[in-house]
Amino acid sequence: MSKNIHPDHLFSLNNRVDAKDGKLVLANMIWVIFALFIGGSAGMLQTFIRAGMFELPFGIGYYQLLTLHGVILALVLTFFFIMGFQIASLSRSAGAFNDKERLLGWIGFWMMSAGTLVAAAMIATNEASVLYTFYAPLQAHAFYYIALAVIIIGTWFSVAGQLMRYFRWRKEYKGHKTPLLSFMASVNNVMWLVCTIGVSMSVIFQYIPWSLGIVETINVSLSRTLFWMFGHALVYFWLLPAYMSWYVVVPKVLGTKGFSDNLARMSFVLFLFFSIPVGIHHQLTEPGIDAFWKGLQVVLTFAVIVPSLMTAFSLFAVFETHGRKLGATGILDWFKKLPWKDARFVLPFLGMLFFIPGGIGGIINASGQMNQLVHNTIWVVGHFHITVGAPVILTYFGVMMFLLPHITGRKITKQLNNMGLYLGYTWTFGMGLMSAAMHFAGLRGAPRRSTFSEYGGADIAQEWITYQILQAVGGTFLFVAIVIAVILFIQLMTGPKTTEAEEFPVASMMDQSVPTTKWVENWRVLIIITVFLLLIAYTMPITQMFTENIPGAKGFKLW
Ligand code: HAS
Repeated sequence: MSKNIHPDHLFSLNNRVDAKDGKLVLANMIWVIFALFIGGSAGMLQTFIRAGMFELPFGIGYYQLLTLHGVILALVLTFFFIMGFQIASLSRSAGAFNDKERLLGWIGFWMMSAGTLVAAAMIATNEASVLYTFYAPLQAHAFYYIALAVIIIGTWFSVAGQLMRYFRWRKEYKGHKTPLLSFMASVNNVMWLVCTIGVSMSVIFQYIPWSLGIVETINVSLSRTLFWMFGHALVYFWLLPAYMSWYVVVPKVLGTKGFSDNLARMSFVLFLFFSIPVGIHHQLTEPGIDAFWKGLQVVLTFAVIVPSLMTAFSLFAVFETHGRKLGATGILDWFKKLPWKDARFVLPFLGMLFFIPGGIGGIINASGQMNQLVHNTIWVVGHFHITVGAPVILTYFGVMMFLLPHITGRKITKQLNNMGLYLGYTWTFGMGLMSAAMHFAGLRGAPRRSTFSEYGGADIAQEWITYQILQAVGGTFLFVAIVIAVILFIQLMTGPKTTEAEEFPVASMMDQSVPTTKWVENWRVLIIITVFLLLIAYTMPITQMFTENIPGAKGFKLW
C-alpha cells in the first residue's frame, strides 16, 4: 500500500461497523443485558440480607447468591462487553474482519457461552459457592473450574481474531500509524493474554486435579498469587475499554478533537507494563510472601496510577478547550458548556466523577499501612463498586447507547436519550449511597464477604446496621436503574429502523497528523518490557513458594 496516503484519509476510512461483524457484536451484547439483569437482581437481594431484612427461601445460601452476583457481573458481563466493544472498535476503525478472524470471534463467543452455562449450573446447584475469587482451600466441583478455563480459553480465541485484524491493517498500510482505537484494543488484548497465563496454569494444574481428587492437597499461597497476577490486570482489562471511549468517543460527542494521540498511546503502553506485576498488593496481609517483594509491588502499583492521571489530565484539557471555544472565559465556566442533555456524554461523565474518589481509594488501599486498616473490610467492596461498578459500567452503558442502534440500523430518539439520562442519575444516586455506606462501615471494621450477623450483640456490630440499611436503599435504586437499562437497551435494538443509523463517534486528535513515537508500536519491545517486569516482580516470590516447603491444604466445602 502506498506510503503517500494522507493520515486524515486513513483516519476516516471506515465509517461504520461491518454488518457481519455487527452480528457478532450483538450476540455478545445480548449476554451483557442478560447478565446485568440476573447479577443486578442478586446484588439487590444481598443488600437486603446483609441488612437483616430478608432471608433467602428454598435453602439458597448467601454465599451461593454472592458467587452468582460476582461471577455474572465481574466476569460474564464484562468479558462479553469487552469482546463485543473491541470487535466493533476494530471493525469501525481498521475495517471489516475477514472470514477467518470473524470465525475466531464466533468460536470464542460459543466457548464463553458454554463455559458460562456450565459455571451457572454449578452455582445454581450449590456446588461452587466459592465467590468470584475462588480462593482455595474452598473447593468447588471440578466442572466449575473446567468451565472457568473454557471461558478464559474462549476469550483467547476472540482476542486472536482481533489481533489478526489489527496486524493485517499494519501490513496493508505499512509505515502508517494504526487507528488509535485498534491500537488500544490490541494493547488490552496483549495484556490479557499475558496476565491469564498464570491463572490458567493454576486452574489446569492445581484446581482441576485437586477437585477431581487426583491430588489430595493444594498450595494455597501459589494459587492465590497466580490468581492476583491475573486479578489486578483484570481490573484494567475492564477499565481500558472505558478509557477507549473517554479518549476517542467522548470528544467526538462533544463535537471536538481528542487531546493527543501520542499521549493516549503512551498511557495504554504504561498500562501494559504495569498492570500485571502488581497483584501482590491484594496479598499485603498474607503470610508466605517476603516483605521486600510486597514493597516492590507497592512501588509498581504507584507506577500504574500514572497513566490514569494522564487520562484525567487529557480529559480536563478536552473539556476546557471545548468550553473555551464555545465562549467560556472564567476558570470553571467551561463546565457549563458541556452537553448536559446528551446521554452519550452524561453516562461516561458521571463515571469519570466516580473515578475521582475511586482512584483515591485505590491509592489508599495500595499504601502498605493503610491497607492493614481496610483489608477484608467492606471498604474494599465500596472501592470496587465505585471503580468497576460506576466508571466502568456507566461508560459501558454510554457505549451501548450508540452501539446498539448503530449496528441494528436505528437512531437514539429523544425519549430513549431521556431514559439514558434517568438511567445515569438513578445509577449514580444508588451507587453513590451504597458505596459511601460501604466505605464508612468498612472504616468502622465491618467485614466483607459476610452475611448479616449481630455478632453476639457486640456494640461495634450495632454501629454497622444503619450503614447496612443505607446499602439496601442504594441497592434498591440500583435495581430500578437496571430495569430502566434493560428496557432501554431492548428498545435501542428493536425500535423503528431508519435509513441513516446512529453514528459510532470516533474523534480525530489534536496531533492527528504527527507521527507516533516509533517504539510505542514496536510490539517486540513492548512484550519484552512487559515480561521483564513480570519476571522481576514474581520470580522470587513464586520460587519461594516451591522451595520453602509450604504445607498443602485439603479441600473444604463450608456451605
Ligand atoms: Fe482497586 C482492590 C488499588 C483501581 C477494582 N480493586 C480492588 C478490588 C477490585 C478493584 C475489584 O492496592 C477487590 C478485589 C477483591 O475482590 O479482593 N485500585 C487500586 C489502585 C488503583 C485501583 C492503586 N481498582 C481500580 C480499578 C478497578 C479496581 C480501576 C476496576 C475497574 N484495589 C487496589 C488495592 C486493592 C484493590 C490495593 C486491594 C485491597 C485489599 O486489601 O483487598 C488505581 O488504578 C487508581 C488510579 C486512578 C486514578 C483516578 C483518575 C481519575 C480519572 C477521572 C478524571 C475525572 C474527570 C472528570 C476528568 C488516579 C481518570 C472531571 C470533571 C470535573 C469537572 C470534576
